[in-house]
Amino acid sequence: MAAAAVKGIRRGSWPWTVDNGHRIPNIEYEGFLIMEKTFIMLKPDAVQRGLIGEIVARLEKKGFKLVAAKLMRVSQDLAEQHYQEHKGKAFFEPTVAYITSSPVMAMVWEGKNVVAQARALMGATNPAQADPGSIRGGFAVDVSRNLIHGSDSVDSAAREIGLYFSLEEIQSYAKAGEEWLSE
Ligand code: IDP
Ligand code: MG
Repeated sequence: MAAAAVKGIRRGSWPWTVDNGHRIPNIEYEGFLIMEKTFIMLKPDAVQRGLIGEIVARLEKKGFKLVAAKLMRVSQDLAEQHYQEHKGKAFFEPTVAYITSSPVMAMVWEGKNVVAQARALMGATNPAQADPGSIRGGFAVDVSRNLIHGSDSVDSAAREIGLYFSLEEIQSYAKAGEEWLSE
């Protein structure tokens, strides 16, 4: 994927910037390799139900790299910005109330096609319809308590990473074994 093909993102001096002014290392220039990043949030029910380890283990075992993480309380303002695309829908306010009700684990994960592949690991939005082998399908029963958020596109990932993390909080490192993940 050519850098120029990533909508909304232009290359300045490192770090790359998003056109709306957020400074986000969503993609990184490593020679000719551009490694994708996604924003993953373990919602309050995942933290309360003791599922942090289980879910993080799945992302680790898949082969993705954790590059940022923090346990935090989401403010009303941040939750409204996060879910702005759903403003006006019936579930908007309940979802904001849910996300702000108790701590969440916010993370950035990196890897090949990590945006789409993390969504596949998560399963469908409604756990009742999610593949039983997925995170939502395996550990949740209702759409209003579906455990995990994952960016739905590279553009969303850039926006969401910028909402939750500063550049200094995102690590860049070589990880043991990553040379065995692809040719
Ligand atoms: P996604 O999280 O799979 O991307 P979206 O459609 O973007 O799903 O919805 C965002 C979040 O809003 C969901 O993960 C869920 O927490 C909540 N949500 C979506 N639809 C409903 C609903 O019909 N009832 C209650 N909550 C919902
Ligand atoms: Mg969504």
